Amino acid sequence: MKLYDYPGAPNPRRVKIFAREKGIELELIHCDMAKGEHKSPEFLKKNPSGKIPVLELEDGRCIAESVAICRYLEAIKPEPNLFGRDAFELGFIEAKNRQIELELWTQIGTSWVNGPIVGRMGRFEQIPDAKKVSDRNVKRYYERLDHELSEVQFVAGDRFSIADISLLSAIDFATEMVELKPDETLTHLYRWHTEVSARPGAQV
Ligand SMILES: N[C@@H](CCC(=O)N[C@@H](CS)C(=O)NCC(=O)O)C(=O)O
Repeated sequence: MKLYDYPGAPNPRRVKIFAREKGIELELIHCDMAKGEHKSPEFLKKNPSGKIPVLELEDGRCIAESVAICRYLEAIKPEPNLFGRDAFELGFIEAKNRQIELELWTQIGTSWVNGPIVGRMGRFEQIPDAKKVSDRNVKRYYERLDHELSEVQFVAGDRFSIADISLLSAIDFATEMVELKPDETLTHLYRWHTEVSARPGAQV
């Protein structure tokens, strides 16, 4: 299976971590975002949204969206389980992952698009006030996570799941590319980050 990827891109990283946790080999295909390859007519046939990652199967069929790809990988290799085993876990992990996507990733994305690196590319109109609000929302979400992680080992309770992968990729991208490193006073979030970053699967 091929995974369309670009170094440092946080969404493909989610899939790469997930695949390593599962012990699934993926052939990484460099999709040069700097050259706009993800918007080429050929790539848009694979994913009309013009975004990576995309998983391409041996027969040429494609799946877009990081979590959708991870669900496919879980279906073909159920162990170790990362989406939940019983009805409650399936729902609870989904809720945690969705909140991280909808309440944290979106805000990091707004700060990124309106931040200095994207600004220098000159491709998008910058809205500095939007970045002020999203920076604040990210910091608030970090505080909330710090509180939650004072009571549980992982994002969705006592075991590692897709929600930890989404959070790790988000925080690392925010720290390295968006100048939104969590404040060092958030000791529970740091404890979680140190533990999760040490997993072999996270080394991608
Ligand atoms: N919801 C998508 C988001 C994918 C996404 O935004 N990917 C980024 C790279 S990390 C991208 O391709 N950006 C290019 C663009 O938005 O034009 C997912 O979960 O895979």
